Amino acid sequence: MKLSPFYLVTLLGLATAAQERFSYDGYKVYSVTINSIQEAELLDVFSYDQRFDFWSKHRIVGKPIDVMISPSGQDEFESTLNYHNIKFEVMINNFEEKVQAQYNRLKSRARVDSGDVSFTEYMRHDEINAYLRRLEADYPNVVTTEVIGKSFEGRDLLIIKISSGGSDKPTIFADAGIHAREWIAPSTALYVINQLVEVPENSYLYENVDWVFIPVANPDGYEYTHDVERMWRKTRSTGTICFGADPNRNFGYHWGASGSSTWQCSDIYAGHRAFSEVETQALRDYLSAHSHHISLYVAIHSYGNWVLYPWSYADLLPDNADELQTVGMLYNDAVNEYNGNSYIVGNSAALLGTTAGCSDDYARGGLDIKLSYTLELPGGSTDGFDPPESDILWIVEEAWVGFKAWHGYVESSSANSSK
Ligand code: 0X9
Ligand code: ZN
Repeated sequence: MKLSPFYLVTLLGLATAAQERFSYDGYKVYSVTINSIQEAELLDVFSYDQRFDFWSKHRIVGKPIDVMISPSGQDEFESTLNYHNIKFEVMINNFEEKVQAQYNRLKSRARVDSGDVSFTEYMRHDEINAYLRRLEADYPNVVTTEVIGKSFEGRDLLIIKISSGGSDKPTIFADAGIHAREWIAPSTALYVINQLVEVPENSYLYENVDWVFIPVANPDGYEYTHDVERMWRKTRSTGTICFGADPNRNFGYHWGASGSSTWQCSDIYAGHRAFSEVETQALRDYLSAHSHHISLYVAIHSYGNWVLYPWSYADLLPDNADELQTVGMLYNDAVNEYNGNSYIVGNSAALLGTTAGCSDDYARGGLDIKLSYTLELPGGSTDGFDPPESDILWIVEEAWVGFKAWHGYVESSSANSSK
């Protein structure tokens, strides 16, 4: 079909309008050091207001809390903190400059060759799925992929299983990319997959243990952060006023309890009911069919160097909290020995405050998976939420060390039990 110049111009106009990027001009990122729990609670008050985007939120005295604030909220924030004598510094003066620089790098990068993987770039969703499918084609005895559903906008929710065969073996399951903007999480899942499948010496790691990953659990959001709004976090389902729900507040175990929002436009909107999002539904359905042999569940997020375990819906501990703490420490100890970095390991609600509706709570409480964690990877420091592309490799290599430590535990503890 031949289109008239008029139509071409109109179509081009529409395409550009749809792609117009959200501007963070004048947005500042503050780093606040709290001296008491009361100070952390005082900051919490701001988190119900859309102008304040908490990049990190916790209860640890002396550890910085980072918050991005739109121009209209900055005076109020600064004067409140000054009034209460809370120390802060401006970590990023104009976030738009960081975003611009990253988008320029993204625009000028070559596409990853179909079926390849990169740890010097953040890959697009189609590049990631092409890699997973190429692995399946090249390693048919080890790798299987499965579309477990479609995202709201129709993208494939692709999982990959790595197994030496047999059924119902103890399994390590990881979700990544539930939060759209946490680009380092899919990269981490991809690196663990890459090392397991493509490095022959690592084949012992899937001899007695299966591995299953969903590297991009929220692909609509992930793509949207590449094209339009860098700091988007939620899904992209249509609401009556705002788009999306926070998939990590949408899981059906004590859904809607403390630490999630009923306000559609909030970044921690729980959705209009548990599992309202097709992305969490697909995960629920896959997990409930396989939970009886999942030994360890990990939700990969960024940032802050945390290894967190349930509960997060309330300040309570599961009955195997001691084991969760010990196994969580294995991750930290392995990384610490490898490169000196450390993680804070502990109960999620105690360390971060409550956050009901997360996938790790659902895995532990809804599915009775005994070992269930949220891993918060290192962040980008003064570069913003996500590390620059040049930092991907050391972060994913670090995570690989931690994952191997977890594998060791799962393998040895499953030797005398079915789970
Ligand atoms: O708020 C969240 O969902 C997580 N932080 S993030 O910056 N990645 O968004 C924290 C989740 C803590 N809750 C559980 N461990 N369940
Ligand atoms: Zn997250």
